[in-house]
Amino acid sequence: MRPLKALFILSIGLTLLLTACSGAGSAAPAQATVAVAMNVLPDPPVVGDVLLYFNVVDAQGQPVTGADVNVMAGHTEMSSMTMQGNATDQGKGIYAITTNFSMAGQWKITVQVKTSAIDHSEDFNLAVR
Ligand SMILES: [Cu+2]
Repeated sequence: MRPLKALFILSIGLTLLLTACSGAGSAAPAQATVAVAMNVLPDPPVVGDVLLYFNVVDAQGQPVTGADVNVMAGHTEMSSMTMQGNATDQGKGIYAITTNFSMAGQWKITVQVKTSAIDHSEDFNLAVR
């Protein structure tokens, strides 16, 4: 899929920052006015650089553009291993971020989508090999 390669290049350099044990507040998500789908490159994801990209659509299935999309990744076996960063708007409701997974295992990806009208958060499980 060639467009994805372009995405990968666009978003290179935007790397999730490794933070020690960040006490992330529990954001109570508003009602689900949007739907978020997560894709990864490479798929399946492996230790090292992985592009995460999210397709965000509203209740009518229209792309949500111009949102602030914050991404958190936590290694579920290790409570102190978390990363956080902002995905960049690629247009057409697609937001991308490159992250560096330092360890294989189960990771929980939490995506928070915010606009003036939307405050939606969604979790995804990701098995990194
Ligand atoms: Cu770990």
